[in-house]
Amino acid sequence: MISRSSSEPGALRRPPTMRPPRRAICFAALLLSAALLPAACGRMQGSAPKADDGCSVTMVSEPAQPSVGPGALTFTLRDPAGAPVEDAELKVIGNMSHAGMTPVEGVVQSSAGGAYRVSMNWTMSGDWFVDLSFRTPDGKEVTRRFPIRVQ
Ligand SMILES: [Cu+2]
Repeated sequence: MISRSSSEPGALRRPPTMRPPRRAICFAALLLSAALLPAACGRMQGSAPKADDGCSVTMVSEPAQPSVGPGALTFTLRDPAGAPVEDAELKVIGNMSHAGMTPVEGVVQSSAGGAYRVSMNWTMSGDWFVDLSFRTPDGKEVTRRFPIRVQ
């Protein structure tokens, strides 16, 4: 036989009492990573159903799970044919689902290729609605509402 026995002298240097805590730490780390996994992997992207304007609008949050404080949202606007719409005027307002909050206005930072990046200052954790309104260069108004949860 070639298998080595763990009872072989010198094979087990670590005292047996050291093992359970180490295993417990590993288990805790495993649990923690499992708990963090959905937040880390989940891209919080919403795609609003097409309205009668025929355009498609998506929203991506940065970070994926926003928390209280500064954050950013990127919206894309595509026309009914699927082409990106550039140079639209964009207005973004964040509201919470409960009454009595001051709305938060987004500030458009940049736009390129039909993607509009907007900075937000999330003032409270909880459920928000982001209302946006595009005015396209040809005068069309495109409005959408996206829900988003702030931690
Ligand atoms: Cu609130």
